[in-house]
Amino acid sequence: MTIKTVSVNITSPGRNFVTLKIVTSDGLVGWGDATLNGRELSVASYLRDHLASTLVGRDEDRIEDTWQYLYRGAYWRRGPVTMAAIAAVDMALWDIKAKKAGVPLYQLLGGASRDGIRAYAHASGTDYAALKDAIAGYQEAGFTAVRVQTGVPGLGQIYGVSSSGPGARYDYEPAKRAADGSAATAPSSETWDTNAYLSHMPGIFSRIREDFGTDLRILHDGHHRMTPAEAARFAKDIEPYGLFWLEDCTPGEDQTALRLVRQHSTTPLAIGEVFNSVYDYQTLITERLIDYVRSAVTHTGGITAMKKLLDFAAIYGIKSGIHGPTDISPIGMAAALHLDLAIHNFGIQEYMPHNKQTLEVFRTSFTFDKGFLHPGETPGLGVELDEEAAGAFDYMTAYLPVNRLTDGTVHDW
Ligand code: GCO
Ligand code: MG
Repeated sequence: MTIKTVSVNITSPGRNFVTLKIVTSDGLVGWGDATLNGRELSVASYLRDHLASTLVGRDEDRIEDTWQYLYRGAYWRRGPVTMAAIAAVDMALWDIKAKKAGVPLYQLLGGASRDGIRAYAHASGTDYAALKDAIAGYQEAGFTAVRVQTGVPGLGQIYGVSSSGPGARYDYEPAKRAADGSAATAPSSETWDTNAYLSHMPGIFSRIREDFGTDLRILHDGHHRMTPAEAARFAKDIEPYGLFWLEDCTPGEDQTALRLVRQHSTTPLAIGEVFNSVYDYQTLITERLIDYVRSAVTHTGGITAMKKLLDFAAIYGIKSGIHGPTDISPIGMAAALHLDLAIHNFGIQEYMPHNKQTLEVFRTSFTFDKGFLHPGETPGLGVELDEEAAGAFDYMTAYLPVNRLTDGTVHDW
């Protein structure tokens, strides 16, 4: 059997998704997620204009060889666009291989290492009362772990906080269309003040511990906005509240920044959602500067590359915390779940459920029950794109925001 056709689907059931479809000469279909939030069309073009014709006629069973062919063969390596395109091909080929074997993908990755995958939810609120409501809602829904983000007095809309008010749960989305729902022409702007944030946040964690006790796993995302010294101070200040992790406390690309944070605090650190290669982690892993690897399967070269990255991390006692916001499609999410179930060094899985329209377009077989996810027993990845349903939702430009300090200087967001 060989690869017969390679095509790209772009759909927007509330948000944009790019999906790769590979069909073999025997009619087997494999799906891959190629969604890169706010830059979707660049990956679609990479796949359509540069990869599709090179894949036709190749043996679909040769997954490692195809990965190396695309990575080394392009000469230009790494970067989110290239690695998301390679990831989509890789996922589709694993999907086909597992369908051919008649087993869910996790069986080909070594079989299940656990019964369920502990998931964390996104709780947010513009003030503590709204945040408390959101946390309680997630606990009721069965979650044992929540990421908490809240507004900072004096600042308006900031990263990670739903603007829909109390009770808002599943609707946080950083990529914005225009206010009337049409295509965006430019990113929106947010305002940031690290000093206000550093003064406000420790008190929030203290109140969460008072209200919810010590069993709840609490996570928090700094979204790259602190300097190494600020992050070290913050990680030390919040130590008494025993966070599960502090994510992206400093800008991701500066690996050695985490040395200072590590020297001052035992707060566990997670980083990597903007990384796309094992080399982005080389210093972080070998110097044990992190506790959790945050890469998305979709942005880091797919299942083949993620398995190697997580095995490398395992040698240093570092665990997984695979990226799973709504900008990862259900196909990318399923790829994460099969890995989560199979690897030994699983840590936790981010889970932001997709909206109803998205789940009508992508037919999933993964499940969530009492705080734990499972990829299901359907052969392959267990997700199929309904192309007819997808056709009802045209691509709509949406941009991630730009962040500025109170004096107008552009800052990390
Ligand atoms: C997370 C992330 C996301 C990103 C988003 C950008 O921890 O889930 O920080 O919310 O901001 O994936 O597209
Ligand atoms: Mg994050």
